[in-house]
Amino acid sequence: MTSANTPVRLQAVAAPDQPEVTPALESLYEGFKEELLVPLWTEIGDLMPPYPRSRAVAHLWRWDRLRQLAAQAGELVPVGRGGERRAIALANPSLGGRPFATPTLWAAIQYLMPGEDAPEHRHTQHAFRFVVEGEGVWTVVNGDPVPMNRGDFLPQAGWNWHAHHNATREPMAWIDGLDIPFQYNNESQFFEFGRDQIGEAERITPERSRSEQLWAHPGLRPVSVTDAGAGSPLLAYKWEHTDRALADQLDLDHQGFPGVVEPGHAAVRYADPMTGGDVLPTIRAEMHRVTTGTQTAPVRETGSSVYQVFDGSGSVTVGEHTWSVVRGDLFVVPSWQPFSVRSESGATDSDSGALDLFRFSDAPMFEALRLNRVITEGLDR
Ligand code: 1HN
Repeated sequence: MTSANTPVRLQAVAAPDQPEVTPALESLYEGFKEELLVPLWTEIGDLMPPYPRSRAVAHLWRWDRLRQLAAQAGELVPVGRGGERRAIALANPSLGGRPFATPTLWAAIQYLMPGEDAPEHRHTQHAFRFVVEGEGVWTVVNGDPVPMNRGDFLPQAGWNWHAHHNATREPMAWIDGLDIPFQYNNESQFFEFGRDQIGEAERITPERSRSEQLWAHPGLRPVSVTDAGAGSPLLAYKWEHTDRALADQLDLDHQGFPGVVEPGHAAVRYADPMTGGDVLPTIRAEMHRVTTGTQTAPVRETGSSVYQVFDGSGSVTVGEHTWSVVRGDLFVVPSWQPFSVRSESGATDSDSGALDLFRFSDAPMFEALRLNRVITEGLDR
């Protein structure tokens, strides 16, 4: 690539059948440069690669260290209007130091101290929270207090008011996923401050939110609602449901009936109860359970994912990297890099006796644009 202040170097033109370098050709390239023009034939290899070459790289962040740093931030840095959230984002090492886990996805650890409030606001970015440990925080969405506990998944579609409160005597950490890099690059973001304080009526800790009373009944939707808006109207997917769905898939697998992704590998997708589609317009979320000793087949997909180990231990392979992982660890799978998992969980390090992996990805965008491709390599394990 030629930048504005480097001299034109014609010998760098890699396209075949290029003419001999003459003063006339040099002057042509000088003209291009002066007028801020770039000929396709010098760039095509980068612009149109034969298969996706992600700008992001595979990377692993250890939960122990993230939680330690988030706890330090809890002691040193207040949360309030302006900064809005004590959220500390994963910065992919090849995305220029920006708080971008992948070219489309933001992932952060958020930390709230006992009694603390994160103020109300709304934004066009679609978001979710996932809780790997702790309890006692609730998030207030459009005035509906939604409790957050270990294993719960809470989608937060864009432009809904939301605030968080920690009602306990313990700090609490969770992860946030948003489509910030996508909206940042596509210049579609709006943001508004809400009330500085949530109302007293919203400071109760209900066992279930109003949204769950309306929407959290399998296969049943309220007749009264005909348009629930963009994104799932169900604001919390409780762990007990996810856990049972995975256990039931594996039970069927044991009995020899179909239902799992592959032997020893159960998975569910969080779905919008109104549409059956993804929970958010831009983000897909799933939970995978891989039984001890199972090695999954390597999969390559367009689009990027972020995983968090919810429970158990094992090793994950992303492209050239293989890492041993334990509860809470987060890692990125860039576009088109082969990904596979081996569960090494023992009964002592996991409630289910398996490796449970939470995953979120930008798949809905790729599917909407028909850019989704997936291949599974060598199904013999
Ligand atoms: C946000 O509103 C939350 O509501 C978390 O918890 C992370 C990152 C950037 C911008 C807004 C939240 C965020 C965020």
